[in-house]
Amino acid sequence: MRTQVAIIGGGPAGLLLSHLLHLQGIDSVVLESRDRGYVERRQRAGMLEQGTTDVLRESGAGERLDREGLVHHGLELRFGGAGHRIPLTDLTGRTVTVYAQTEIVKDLVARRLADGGDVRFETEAVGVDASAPSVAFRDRAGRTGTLECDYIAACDGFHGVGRPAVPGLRTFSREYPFAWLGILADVPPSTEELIYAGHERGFALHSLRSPQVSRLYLQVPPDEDIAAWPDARIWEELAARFATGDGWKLQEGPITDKSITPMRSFVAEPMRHDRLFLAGDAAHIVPPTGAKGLNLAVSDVIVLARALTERYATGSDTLLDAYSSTCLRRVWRAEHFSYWMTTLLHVDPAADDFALRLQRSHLDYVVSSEAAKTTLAENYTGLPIG
Ligand code: RFL
Ligand code: PHB
Repeated sequence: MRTQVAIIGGGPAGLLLSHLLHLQGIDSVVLESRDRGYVERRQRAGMLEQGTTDVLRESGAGERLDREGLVHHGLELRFGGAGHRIPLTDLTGRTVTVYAQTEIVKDLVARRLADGGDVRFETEAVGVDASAPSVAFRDRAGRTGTLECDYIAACDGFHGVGRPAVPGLRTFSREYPFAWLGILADVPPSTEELIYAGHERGFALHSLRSPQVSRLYLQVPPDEDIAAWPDARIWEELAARFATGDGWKLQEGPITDKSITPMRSFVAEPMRHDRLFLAGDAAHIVPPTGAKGLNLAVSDVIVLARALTERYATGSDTLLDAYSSTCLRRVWRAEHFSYWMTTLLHVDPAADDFALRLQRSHLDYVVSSEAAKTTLAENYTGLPIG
């Protein structure tokens, strides 16, 4: 078997890369270890930067996004019993859009298949040769095979096989002393814009998926057992952390999905070895507080698709050679922003009174200074790609 670009992983990064390459007349095969239903239902990100919605729209994969995506112009920081709006669009001229990762994946799978794309579900990459180059795989029937190619894109997430195939990799990481308990609930959101709440009991986030479905998160200990959180306790804790002095009320409804996600920062450098390129969560992880993970995966593959397009069109390696350093500049900015939002809003169990006073002072500053609000807004809505 042979293709131009072998793509490991059918998450947002792998599927979008395959789609962008197809538009440039470049062939690819996507190998995805899970089945289609699993990939399309995995609950994850929800907040898209304008650069992410722009590329989906410009590449012809944004039709449903345009109909169903919810465009936001601001967010709320809530602490000390009061809300403070950050007017993202007034400060930056840009918007963000709530449209679930599950829906992006569904749209891209449908689009690749409609265009005759080769997306192989239940086909696991088991070996990577960055020099030959080729990918060894095992299909759903247990048969093994080899996919020969010109280039390999490892879009296989944090636990994939791509990153271990890069020799001499340098890694950087932080573990946080907390995790997020996330729920989906069949109840209209109690807010139009996202609420990021800092509270002495811990962080809470009110997000949404549609006018009928709310998505909420609670800071919990890193080793928390989900069984310790029956629905009633979740609603009670959310109400306590979002409470204000002005009669605002959190609406409750049936919880349809519940999970705990550990928080981690991680970067692997470089993002390339020979003909193997790492993209998305395969190369870096951010804690979800800044809503950057999916958006970084998208910006990586935009840079990679441009570089491969130049290579096939002109024979020039210039953009491919710059791939890792181009991506890492944006990655490190997002790493810093996500770390900053996380430490600004979460309760570190080891924090002493001095640290807590500094944190409160920082929050007061962010919501009262035009310069600080603008810094938050320009990072949140997304810095330029490439
Ligand atoms: P993915 O989505 O993990 O996809 C990788 C795919 O590779 C497959 N795979 C393999 N396939 C074949 N052979 C192998 N050997 C393979 N090994 C793995 C996997 O099955 C999978 O399908 O990575 P990708 O494409 O890089 O996308 C990254 C995003 O999924 C991730 O960054 C975001 O979900 C992070 N994230 C958020 N990002 C945002 O931009 N905004 C948000 O609001 C946001 N909220 C979140 C989040 C992540 C969360 N969790 C659960 C981690 C909220 C949460 C709770
Ligand atoms: C989400 O809607 O899932 C979401 C939104 C913003 C974040 C993280 C997650 O910062």
